[in-house]
Amino acid sequence: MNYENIIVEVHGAVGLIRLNRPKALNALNSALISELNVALDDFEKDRAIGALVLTGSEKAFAAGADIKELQALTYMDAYLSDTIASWERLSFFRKPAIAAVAGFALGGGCELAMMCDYILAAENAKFGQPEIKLGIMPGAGGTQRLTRAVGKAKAMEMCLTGRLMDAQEAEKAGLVARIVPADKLVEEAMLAATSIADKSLPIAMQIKDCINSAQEMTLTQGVKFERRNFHAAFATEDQKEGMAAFIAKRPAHFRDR
Ligand code: DAK
Repeated sequence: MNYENIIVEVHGAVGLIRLNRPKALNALNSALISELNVALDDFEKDRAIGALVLTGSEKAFAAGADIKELQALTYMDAYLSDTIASWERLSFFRKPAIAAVAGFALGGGCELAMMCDYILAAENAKFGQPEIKLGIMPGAGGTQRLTRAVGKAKAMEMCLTGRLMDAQEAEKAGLVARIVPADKLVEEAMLAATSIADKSLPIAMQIKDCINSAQEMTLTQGVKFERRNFHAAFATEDQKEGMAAFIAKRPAHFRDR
């Protein structure tokens, strides 16, 4: 497919998607979301891909949904087409996904970053849910994922006032895993993704599933779910290889089986 709003690259076993509407600070219009979803479908199907990095530009990961496109939306358009469904695709991408965020991650941009498994932030990253300033509210998980990430007080403050959070505050609050120098952001994210992709994909997928389930289940249910997945790890060839390699003092060669 010829992409116009994203740039798609493959580096070894890592898929890299760059949001690419520089004139609009990567504002997320429906064409971009459709292209993103096609790229996600392709990477999910591709057995050679073990992890994903999603990034934007140095100035903006994404400054939100495209306000110029949203302006004319009516309640009936939104309700009947259920546009939210296409936005959510990333949240059920099955392989590990890292958001590498520099600059603005606002509104839908912040929501997209939060749909990834974790966020690496450049020193200049700024996160926010400023929809209230436009007379709307977050519509792609902002009130839910942000609250789970940073707690009620900060989520309320950000969504009700539209205040932005810088990288330091976001790291302290638990929204981002790590801050890296801006000029090393994509490199660091690719290194992390490569390290994940070098390991066993089915095991990485199980870990992702279990951690995401921690948001949805009680502790008892979650621990039970983890235990079942732990048992299942012993049905893989990768468990045999990983443990044999440790004992033989050699690097493991996982085959994703
Ligand atoms: N949409 C469209 N264009 C945008 C944009 C956006 N969100 N953000 C920036 N741009 C455009 C600007 O209009 C400007 O274009 P030109 O005027 O040059 O043609 C260009 O990008 C550069 O922007 P600025 O000149 O404003 O740049 P500054 O550095 O001065 O300011 C800024 C950067 C990020 C602080 C500012 O641009 C800004 O406040 N942008 C809007 C941020 C925002 O309110 N974001 C939330 C949008 S609402 C949905 C799911 C989710 C959502 C909606 C629906 N469904 C499933 C249906 C989510 C909604 C949102 O995200």
